[in-house]
Amino acid sequence: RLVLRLLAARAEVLVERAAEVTGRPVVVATAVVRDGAVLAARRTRPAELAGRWELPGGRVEQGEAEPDAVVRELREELGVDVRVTGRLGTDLPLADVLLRVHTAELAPGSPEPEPLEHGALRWVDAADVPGLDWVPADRAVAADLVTLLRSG
Ligand code: 523
Repeated sequence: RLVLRLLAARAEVLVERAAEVTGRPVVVATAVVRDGAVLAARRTRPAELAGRWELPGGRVEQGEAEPDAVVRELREELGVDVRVTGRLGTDLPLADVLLRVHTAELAPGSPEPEPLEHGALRWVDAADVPGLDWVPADRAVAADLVTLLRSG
């Protein structure tokens, strides 16, 4: 199991390097966790993703650090201040980008999240994560999300 874990960690590093080398843009997605629940947001675009739930985020800008992109995107989309706390799961290759999931918490004194660019928001606990209609890429981290939420 240790060997497997080491191999998985190595593979993750290689995927990250490949992304840097090929210059594939990174899209950050964010698991904002509070009281054992994660914040899910309902997309309104494009048509094939509309109505399905995602971890909020967006494209990292040229020269921007990923945690800064997380803070910026969540301020724009939800009106909140977050603190980035870590990473979740492995990078997920999408059509022309790489989706990387970060974890975060609301900063003390942050406003409550509002759906400024989404159709709806919802706090989802571990029991409800598997049944939610996630966009395909986010579905891939659902098991990791459940583990994260159950770990307290
Ligand atoms: N995803 C995705 N899951 C997820 C996010 C934040 C994004 O599958 N949690 C996909 C959806 C789009 C691409 O990543 O194919 C870009 O996300 P988007 O549209 O939320 O980010 P923007 O608005 O910063 O980027 P553009 O739409 O490319 O302008």
